[in-house]
Amino acid sequence: MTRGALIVFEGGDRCGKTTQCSKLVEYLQSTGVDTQMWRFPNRSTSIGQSINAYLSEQAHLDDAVVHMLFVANRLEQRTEMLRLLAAGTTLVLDRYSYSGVAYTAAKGVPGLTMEYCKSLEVLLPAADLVVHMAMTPEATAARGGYGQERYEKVEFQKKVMEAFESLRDERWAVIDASGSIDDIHKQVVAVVQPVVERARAGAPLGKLWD
Ligand code: FDM
Repeated sequence: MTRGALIVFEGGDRCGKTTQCSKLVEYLQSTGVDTQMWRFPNRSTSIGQSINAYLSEQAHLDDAVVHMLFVANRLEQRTEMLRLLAAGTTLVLDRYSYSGVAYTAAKGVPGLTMEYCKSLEVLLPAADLVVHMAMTPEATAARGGYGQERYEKVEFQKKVMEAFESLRDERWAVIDASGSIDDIHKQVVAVVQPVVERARAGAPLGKLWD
């Protein structure tokens, strides 16, 4: 049995990740790759509903607590994620632990360091590929709907962007998110295809931050 690939899209708010995730899933399915799209936070669970209340500013939560809720919201999907990957399903994730670390670390709260945030995620699998949709916070702020949620503020998004940059390693592909939807999609397909092939050929799934 060959395994599925874990493909993650990351980037600032309103950079077009969700559109590209959907297009990628449609493309992979059309080429016969069993694929599912997931998003984090998963707002449908009870933990996810608390996160949603926080993000939409209906609830206030301590920064350390909300960080743990985001982590728990991934851990509650861990078994199913591992089961699907092992069964050969490729997962395309709209955000994952990299957002968890970048957004919390960007707050600059004493003690909530990148190292601390990373340490809470070690039970989760690492992405085979992180597609970083990079765009300046000023450009995303000009997009429709910006500013509706808690973190959609240009100064904060700049810090998030810096945090993402410091997390990049050889598993990351950086794509200019300011181009056209179709151009970006072509670039995404070009970086994803070899990763899906490698997973299919038996490349082992990594652990986060190893
Ligand atoms: N976010 C997302 C975090 O702060 N931590 C996390 O672990 C994750 C997965 O929640 F502002 C933030 C990032 C973003 C918000 O927005 C979720 P979208 O629009 O649902 O991606």
